[in-house]
Amino acid sequence: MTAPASTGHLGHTGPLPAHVDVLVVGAGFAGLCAAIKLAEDGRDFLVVDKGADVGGTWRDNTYPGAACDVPSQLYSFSFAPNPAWTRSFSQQPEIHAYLRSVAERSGVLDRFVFSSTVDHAEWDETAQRWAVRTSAGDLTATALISGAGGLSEPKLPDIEGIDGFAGEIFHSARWNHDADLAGKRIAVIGTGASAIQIVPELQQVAGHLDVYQRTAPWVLPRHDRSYPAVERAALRHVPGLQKAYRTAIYWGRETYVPAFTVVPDMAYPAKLLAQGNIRKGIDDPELRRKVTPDFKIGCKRILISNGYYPALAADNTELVTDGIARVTPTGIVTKDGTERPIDVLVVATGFHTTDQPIAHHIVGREGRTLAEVWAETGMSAYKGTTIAGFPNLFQIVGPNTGLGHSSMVFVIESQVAYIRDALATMERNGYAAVEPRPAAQARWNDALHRRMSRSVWSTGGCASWYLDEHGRNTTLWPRSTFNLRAVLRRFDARHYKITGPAPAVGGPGTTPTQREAVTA
Ligand code: N01
Repeated sequence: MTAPASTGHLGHTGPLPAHVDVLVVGAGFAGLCAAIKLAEDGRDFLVVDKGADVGGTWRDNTYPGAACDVPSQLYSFSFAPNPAWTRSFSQQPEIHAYLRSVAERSGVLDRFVFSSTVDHAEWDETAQRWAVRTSAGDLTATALISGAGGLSEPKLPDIEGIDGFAGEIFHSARWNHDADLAGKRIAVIGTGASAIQIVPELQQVAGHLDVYQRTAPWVLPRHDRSYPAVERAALRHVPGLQKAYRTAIYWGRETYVPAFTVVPDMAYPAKLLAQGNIRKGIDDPELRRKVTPDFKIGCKRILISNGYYPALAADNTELVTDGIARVTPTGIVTKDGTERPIDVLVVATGFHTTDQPIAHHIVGREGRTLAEVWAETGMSAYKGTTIAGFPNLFQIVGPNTGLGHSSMVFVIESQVAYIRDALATMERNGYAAVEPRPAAQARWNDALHRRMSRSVWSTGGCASWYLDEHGRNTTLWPRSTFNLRAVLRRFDARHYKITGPAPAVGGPGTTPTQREAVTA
């Protein structure tokens, strides 16, 4: 288990300019895609990221076993195919290297302000622009694009005594590569997508491993394979072959959509496969019972692994299903009073998905933060991208754009196309600001949540991070991805409040005219 290599990227050097046309937050798949396309359009932009490198989630999640559960032929930019993938489901180092290589080849890295945070962005109604405070300096921006992501801020469990644990403790997304794990007594809290990748790796090095499960996940076999040299050569040299792989994977995955969104019982064959995976990996009937979920498959994210069940069945592993009562300086006490001593505690408890941290730093036209607005309404947007009251703010991977079955890169590219068209429309027509009409946003969300009510995420009998504290699914897209791409194909100005040209910079602070859009 080695630490990730450090970056050689320089990024933007020198002080920030006083103004940019577009400021992008985040240098993951979303921010990088936006940057490349903004550069193609000849726009003036900067990207700010808290990390020292591109990659976002794929930079931060360096835990042993980290890999993607969408094949990389699809989980990659359509405009930057990579014939060099070494296996069907790529591992984190390879995905991160891909993102670095795309960033380097695109020539946009000098627009990236690394190791810097966006601390405050406030809409200035008079100047019709965002006034932004970053740790690298202040600047204004005509448009703000957030690609801050939903899986960026680790969520730590609120367990009594956890702060007083005296051994090594770290979150899955902040892996401590210096921790000595060999032969140690290790506990993992959580059995989500991260944990099931970590557990087989830890089981091989730990003296003893305790896995604390609150809810058993459904786990399908992982049909992963490395590409032999001849296949890689074909992918590189046979025209259209890589595109054919991508297309086949894309449409194969779209066939899952009805089972998630309309008729959950259609997923019965997947349930049989998952039950077979349990039988294959575990002999002990009691352990089999403990790992068998009691909710419909698909309700929580479906996981894929061949190694997870065998790791749970190994002699040095215990699956603990009694709830955690508290953590002591030297171990974990479950509700039945048993204390299990440990040296290392790995917290694989997920991320702040429905209460995105970036929302606390963005202040809209009425002086309220996005977090305050969403605290009342739940996370919501128009087409997952724009938000009433927040002019010229565009969110990539915004509310209800997440997927349980396919590639988020497809969604990101669809949203970036919409944003580019919005910026081009603004430029062509001399608009200073665009903001979705509240009625349009409300109609969009009403229709979306009507559809959502039939989905397995709402009816499948589970609690998941897809749902907010009110039980509303504010994260997932409840239709096919080609449908999402279609609705994002063109910027639909008629559903927006349009504000006329901005006053000249430094000119008198006139109130801009509100040009009523064609329809509400
Ligand atoms: O986080 P999670 P994750 N006490 O929120 C448990 C993506 N991803 O980091 O189910 C005890 O899914 C919680 O239990 P429960 C992917 O989109 C992708 O694993 O709530 N347990 C659950 O088991 C994924 O969905 C990949 O009852 C507690 C776990 O912690 C998303 O990231 C790989 C607890 C959290 O699971 C997040 O995955 C990794 C507590 N207080 C991640 N609090 C791939 O592409 C939480 N839990 C493969």
